[in-house]
Amino acid sequence: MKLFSLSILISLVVHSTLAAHEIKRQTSSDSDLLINPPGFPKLPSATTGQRIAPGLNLNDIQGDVLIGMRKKKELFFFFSIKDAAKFKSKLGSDIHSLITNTNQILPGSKNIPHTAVNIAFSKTGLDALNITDNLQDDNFNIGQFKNATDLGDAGTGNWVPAFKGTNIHGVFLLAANRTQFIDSKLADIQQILGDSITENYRLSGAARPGNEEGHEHFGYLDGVSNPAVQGFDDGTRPQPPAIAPGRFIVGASGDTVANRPAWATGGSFLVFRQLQQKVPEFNKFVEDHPLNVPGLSQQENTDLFGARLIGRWKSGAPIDLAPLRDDPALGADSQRNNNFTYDHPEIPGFDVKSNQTLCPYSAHLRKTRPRATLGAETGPGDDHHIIRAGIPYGPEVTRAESASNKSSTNPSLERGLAFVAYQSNIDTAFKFIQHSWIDNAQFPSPIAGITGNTTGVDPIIGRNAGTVTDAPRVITGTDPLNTNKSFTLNSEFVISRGGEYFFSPPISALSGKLAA
Ligand code: N7H
Repeated sequence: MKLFSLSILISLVVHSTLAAHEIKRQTSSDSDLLINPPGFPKLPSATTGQRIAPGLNLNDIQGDVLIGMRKKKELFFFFSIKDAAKFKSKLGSDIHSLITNTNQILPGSKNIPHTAVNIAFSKTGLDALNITDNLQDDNFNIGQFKNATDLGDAGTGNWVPAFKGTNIHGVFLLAANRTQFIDSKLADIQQILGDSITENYRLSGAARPGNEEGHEHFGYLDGVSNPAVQGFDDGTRPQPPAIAPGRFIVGASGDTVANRPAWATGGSFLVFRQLQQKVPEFNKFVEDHPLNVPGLSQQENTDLFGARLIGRWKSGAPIDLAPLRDDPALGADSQRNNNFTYDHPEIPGFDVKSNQTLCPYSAHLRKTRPRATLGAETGPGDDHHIIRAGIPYGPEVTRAESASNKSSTNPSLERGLAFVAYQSNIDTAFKFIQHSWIDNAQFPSPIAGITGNTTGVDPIIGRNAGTVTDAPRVITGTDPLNTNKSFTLNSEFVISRGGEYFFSPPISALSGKLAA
């Protein structure tokens, strides 16, 4: 195994020394709501429909659901309903028409608002509106607070107080390229709704500045591998295969959950998590663990260690295709940067069930979507897919934090990911990925028939269930020269600050069922 790994690596060193191309960032107009960094998949253009699959009504699906991690600035405004009758009446008369649909924000739309507005409701929010239909999602029905242990959180001691319990009834998502636009739209909404709601909490997110746009706070391009959706994407992305729209949109083709109310068709469940990132601590951990691959400099060996924890380089290039050095041209090429499955029939003797030389089984990317590691991805039962639509929050790392390798305890310097995932079934999508893959040290090795040492939990966001914060975590696969070698992570780099489960209704329901 060792010799085999080394020969693959040596041949790869040669290929990866090609000079990186200069990557040009596209400039965007001041009125664009969305970022478009190099490497992000192309969005389909606003359309009247020929290419759109049955059940995918882009004028009825809220704008955030299918587009992925692309907002410039975004505010999450969490609220409770205090006067249901007034709220319903304003929802139907005024709020409904402020909600942005998918077609409105796609490229080519003539109708892009300055501020996109979406709305979603928790179960207790629907209860407050006297909507008693069962949406057939048990996790949504009980709320995220009761799910904390199942999601691997170390209790709820670190949770933002507003998320403790079931008091949050809904959330407005407001996106624009300037905070002034968001503030002014929020003021309009508050004026319309008056005392029918109260604020529970708000969180502001923003794409990171300059060349870090599109990169999360650890520095890696994020959002590159959101799944292509059948009938929505233009079908030009080569791999992995496009996923049935019903995995994300209630009532669309591929939604296997029965007995949902008709008005919910076109909706999607929104999982919100505030995930704090300890960036200086992560950077220090990576710096302290350079690998030892011959032919690479110390810095390259350090960067390789970081990339093998994630599964991508900072540029977005997947290590499965660029296993030794970052390849910015690959990272910037949306036709190539997602075109891999972890299987390599072109390498003689390569076995996806035992060879993790190119990408460790423990890498965040592979833990959260193992692709061909488990076999074909589009068969029955393959419903573990989410569309990630989050945004970084909090400021850049300060000099003092960098110098001390420690995150400040000043709350205004907290940073992380305002994580948003859309799906049609929380149990088989977000919760399954978090519980059965990320936090499962046995996944994929050995339970998926994979040989070698036990994989360990996800090094970025995984926790051993039931343990206290910073309990040691052991991972394997990270050293390509000896994939059985283990690494112990004595601290956590991502801390859950809690969240809630919501349903993002189709826009028609806002003036129909929910307003009635
Ligand atoms: Fe992850 N990161 O910077 O390490 N994620 N993630 N994630 N994540 C991905 O390929 C990150 C989180 C998924 O299709 C990339 O688009 C961070 C949760 C999935 O091959 C990077 C946090 C869950 C994928 C990160 C975080 C997931 C993915 C590569 C928290 C689900 C796609 C960019 C602070 C429960 C896998 C890309 C695929 C990719 C990071 C959270 C899931 C860089 C920092 C909670 C499915």
